[in-house]
Amino acid sequence: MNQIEEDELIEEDYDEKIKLMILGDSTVGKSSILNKYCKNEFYEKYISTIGIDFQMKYININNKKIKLQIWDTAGQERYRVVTKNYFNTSDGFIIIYDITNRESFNNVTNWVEQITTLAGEGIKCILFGNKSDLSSQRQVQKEEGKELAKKYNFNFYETSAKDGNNLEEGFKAITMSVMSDIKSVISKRSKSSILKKQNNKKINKNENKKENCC
Ligand SMILES: Nc1nc2c(ncn2[C@@H]2O[C@H](COP(=O)(O)OP(=O)(O)OP(=O)(O)O)[C@@H](O)[C@H]2O)c(=O)[nH]1
Ligand SMILES: [Mg+2]
Repeated sequence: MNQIEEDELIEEDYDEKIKLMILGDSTVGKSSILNKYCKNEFYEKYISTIGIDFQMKYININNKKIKLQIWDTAGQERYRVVTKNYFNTSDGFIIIYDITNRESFNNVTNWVEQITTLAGEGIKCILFGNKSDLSSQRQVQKEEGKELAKKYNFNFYETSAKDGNNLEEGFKAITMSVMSDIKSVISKRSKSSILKKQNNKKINKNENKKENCC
């Protein structure tokens, strides 16, 4: 099978492809949420993410097969330069704080500002207050999470990567929210593919010039 046939088969495998990016302070549970949602796995041991990584998940919404490409970012400050480069290719964002860590909640505002600066205004986001299974150690009340989400016009869920609380619901909500705006997603994609083609043309032109030179 040649590459074009292979690409066509992959293309037929789903109706829409949506890129989501998970953001939030270190240790709020970004990787754990992704592992639980995509593989139904949970690890107590903390292994910090280095840079950026992604996992895939297929879901059905309104009889459409959606391929979710979900990017997991490192919360640690020193990796931010790497992760920033991926912001403007995302269709939607999941911002996570830890309900047992007030600072991570206070920093949600900074994450929203970063998204607005790097990905533009009006991009679809959702807020998760994670570690709902640790309710006895709670530092942030559910109402506070709801209020903050309301201020930005985001959906809000308290989640748990440990017992899976609200993960299906939360990912479905952000996917539907992105899909309601799918026309702008498609036009954004075509714009970037036109730009890529233009860049490839430029590179080819320059290579031709080099060949003709000297
Ligand atoms: N009880 C409980 N523990 C959780 C939950 N989510 C994550 N954890 C734990 O919290 C720690 C940090 O989780 P990670 O998923 O690695 O955090 P992260 O946000 O990816 O951290 P960075 O990669 O450094 O940005 C780990 O020890 C997890 O086991 C949860 O919902 N409940
Ligand atoms: Mg991580």
